[in-house]
Amino acid sequence: MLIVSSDAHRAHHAVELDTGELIPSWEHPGRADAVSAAVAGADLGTMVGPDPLDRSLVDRVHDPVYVEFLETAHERWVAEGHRAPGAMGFAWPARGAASPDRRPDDLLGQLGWHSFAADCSIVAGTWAAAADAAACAQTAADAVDLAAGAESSAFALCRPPGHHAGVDTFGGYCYLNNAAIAAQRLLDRGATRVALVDVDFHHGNGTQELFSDRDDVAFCSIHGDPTWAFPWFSGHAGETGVGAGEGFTLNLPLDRGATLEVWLDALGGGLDWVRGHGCDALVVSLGVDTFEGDPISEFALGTDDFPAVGAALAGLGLPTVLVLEGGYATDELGANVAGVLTGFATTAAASI
Ligand code: SP5
Ligand code: ZN
Repeated sequence: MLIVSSDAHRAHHAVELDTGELIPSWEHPGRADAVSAAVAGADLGTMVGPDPLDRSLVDRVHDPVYVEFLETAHERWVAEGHRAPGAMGFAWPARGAASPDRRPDDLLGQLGWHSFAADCSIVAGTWAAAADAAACAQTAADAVDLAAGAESSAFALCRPPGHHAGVDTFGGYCYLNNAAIAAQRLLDRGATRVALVDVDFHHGNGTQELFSDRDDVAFCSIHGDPTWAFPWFSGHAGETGVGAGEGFTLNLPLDRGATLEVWLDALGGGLDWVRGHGCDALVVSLGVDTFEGDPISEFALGTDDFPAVGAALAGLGLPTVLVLEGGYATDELGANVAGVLTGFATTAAASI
């Protein structure tokens, strides 16, 4: 398994509004360093840096106006003389707004227009980190052999994560949707339909938005039920896709405290659904905030459980790009991610 990572993430440490308090984000540089050390120690494969980012790929996944906004927002923030380190939204076009579709001209208005949550801000190093994370996903997608099975796989060690980022919105610690960029790259390389399975504790609302009206990506997410879990406004079972994409979205919301048994049962159903959709490649949004010790999430998987997650995913037998998403229990994060990857690689090798 090729491992793709970058050091650019270190200059990105945002602030977040957590229950009314502005704190250094739970999504911090130590996360990627912990994953990198554990993956290197697990001897999973060669570690490389990303190829240069294909901006046209990013501009086809996201609105180019949004991409340019991300690239320039911090410079504009500084030029306007704001002293706070992070630029963040504080007014949003919510239900009832008279002109919800009219993009404001100034930065403070655009920060709300282009975001959906105040757990996420733009600091000096954000764009460089987000662009390199996207490049890691692109590079991983280029590395897999579309004529092979699960023995051809790559891991994109992305930071910041991506699955909450939508067509033109950041939030949930995400700016560019790395998994969606990997999926689009696989389609561009000749895949006819890509399965995108999101195992992060949180619903992949950005990924769903990006692909909900398309039939070339089958999106399945297992997550905390939005009646009580972030991002609250998407991820219900009744959301199944729209138009040509109807039937190509599957949401599997679970109750608080889901154990491996409950969680794997849901994943098994999701993977059976994927098997019925004729996919020739797999992208995994790999969050391990399903861990029992995660400080901001409410499932109950143990460190010893994660290899079974990887093994189940490898059971699809598809060339696979695994993309890092969430996981905030930093002490166990490396072992949990390496556990998934090891379980995946072991099962994939046994099936050749
Ligand atoms: C990629 C990813 O996993 N993003 C998750 C973003 C969640 N941010 C909001 C978390 C709100 C929960 N607050 C927990 C309070 C603990 N003091
Ligand atoms: Zn998450």
